[in-house]
Amino acid sequence: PFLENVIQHNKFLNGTYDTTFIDSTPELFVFSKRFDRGTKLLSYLGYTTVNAPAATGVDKKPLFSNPRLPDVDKHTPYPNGTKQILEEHGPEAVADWLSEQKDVQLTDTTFRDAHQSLLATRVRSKDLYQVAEPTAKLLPNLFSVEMWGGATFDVSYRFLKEDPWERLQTLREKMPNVLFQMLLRASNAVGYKNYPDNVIDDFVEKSAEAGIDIFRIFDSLNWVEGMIPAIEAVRKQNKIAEAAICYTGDILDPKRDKYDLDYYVNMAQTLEEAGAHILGIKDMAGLLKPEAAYQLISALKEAVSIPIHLHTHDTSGNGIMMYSRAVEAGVDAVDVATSAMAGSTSQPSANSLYYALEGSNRQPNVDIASYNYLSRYWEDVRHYYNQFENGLKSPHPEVYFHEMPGGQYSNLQQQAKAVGLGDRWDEVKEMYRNVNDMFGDIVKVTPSSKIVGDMALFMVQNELTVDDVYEKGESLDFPDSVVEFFQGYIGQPYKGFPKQLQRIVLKGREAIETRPGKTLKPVNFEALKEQLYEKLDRQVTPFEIVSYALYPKVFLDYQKFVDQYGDVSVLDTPSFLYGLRLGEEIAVEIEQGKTLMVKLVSVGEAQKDGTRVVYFELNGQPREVIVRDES
Ligand code: 3PY
Ligand code: ZN
Repeated sequence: PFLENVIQHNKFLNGTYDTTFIDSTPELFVFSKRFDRGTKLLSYLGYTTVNAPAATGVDKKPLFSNPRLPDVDKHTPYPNGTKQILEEHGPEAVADWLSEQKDVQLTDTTFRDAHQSLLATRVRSKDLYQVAEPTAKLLPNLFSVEMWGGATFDVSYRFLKEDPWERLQTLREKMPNVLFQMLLRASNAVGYKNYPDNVIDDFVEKSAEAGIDIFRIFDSLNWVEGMIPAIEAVRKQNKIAEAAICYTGDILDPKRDKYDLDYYVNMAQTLEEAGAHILGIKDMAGLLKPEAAYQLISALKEAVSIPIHLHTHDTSGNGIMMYSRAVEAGVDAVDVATSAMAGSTSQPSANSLYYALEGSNRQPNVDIASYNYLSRYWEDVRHYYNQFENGLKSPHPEVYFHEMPGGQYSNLQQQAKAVGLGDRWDEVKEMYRNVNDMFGDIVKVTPSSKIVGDMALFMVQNELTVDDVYEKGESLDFPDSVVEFFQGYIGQPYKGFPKQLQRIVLKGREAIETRPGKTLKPVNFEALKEQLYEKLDRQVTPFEIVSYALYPKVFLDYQKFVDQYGDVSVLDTPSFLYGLRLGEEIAVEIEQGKTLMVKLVSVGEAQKDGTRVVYFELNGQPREVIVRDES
């Protein structure tokens, strides 16, 4: 089995291994127990066919056309891109290069934030792999591709039943010429709470090793102290530290004076001193208005010497106009998405921005025809994920009032529905704003945004007004996340906590003012490795160990799923989401050169015990599986 493992390894197949191959590739030693991959897949497909969301019994799988994939020649080499600058000259050279470009540089977020914000982060690796090489070959002039981090990490395990590390490594092989960018929530890594410093350090090291070049680091309260360990960890790997300021409030509104121009300028200078190679402006809700962008970018260009990279969400519909003003003010790079995955709660469209800047001397240098072809692919693939669309069909300028981040809007809406508040969504949005004001007008982005959302739901659900909280607060049991926030466990908000509310929420519990990572006990990775060996009865990779450190339960649940159903990432997306139609036959390539033919023959009647027999043909042989009908 060892030999089989080696000769099937991607690096081996590509000839990119060297003499460190065995040492640096511990996954070679990971052997699965004897299993029957066919049976496992049939169990998954049987279960999904019966229980898919649209299914009333059987046969509800929609028909999809094959995505239109632009043709690229496998044999033409990849054109050089920004990745080569980093590899040959290091992170400072990339920053200098970025500052020197006349045309505005583009980061394409289609592989991460666009689908996190439009489709609940559900785009599967298979759909990314197909378009990876065409993207890298047709758009070699992109500054970077944001393709990892944020919510993609845990959603991958929880819902896609995929290993996020494998996605990163595979994409890296298919896109060797553009810089890979991830979103790192500073001391919260890709999670929702602060981790010990050595976990952050190890996570950054592993991410760099697997292929990340640019780490966009932000703190959910703009607390620079909380960002420093992550900035240092990235610098240690000789990768690019893009330290980001989260934009909140409105610098044009004299009444919102907590976050004024001086606030942003000071924070930018502090981040430059802390070692940022690039300054990120993370407008996670899309609150930055066009004139404000002009003033902000102009002031920052004066205040710092590192290049400036702007991120926004097009929720209000003003994204392109805002970018165009930021470009006038000299912003170096902006985040955009392929048109079919752009707009609304996602990033503004790359293709639209290209035309918006036509005739100016800063128009992006990309091949627009290629970009438009790529957009067709996404137009088709997006249909697969219909059930995850967030329902916003038009510009939503109300965001300037409630200030919800692009990625949160649909999430909180789902949470509200789940607790029976679906028809009181307008109240929840109002309350979200009230809670922000009660909390002292805080930065709202993962995880602080989730805490504001939890509190807003709690208040609407329990029919509490703002006054009620102050008057009856002593007898109220606040959500855990709210208590932990006021304890200082996700950091310190600018200008501190509102003291009265803090007292009411904490009811005598301790609050810390130091950085949580300073006092959290370091994780013992050796001990985790042994625990995992015990639990899984196999050797684990260093990547798996850090996943387990971040998300112990999520990681183990995923392992259990794989034990039961095998690797379902090999399925095409419609079959993964809906199972099969009666009589449909699909080819599933379970590994290179090994394909299973699966045909759904019939689905039996529901039995008294709540099960059904599902009849398949596997490579022409009749097979049946018994599944629980939970539909
Ligand atoms: C994330 O943290 O996942 C975000 O996208 C925040 O905007
Ligand atoms: Zn975003």
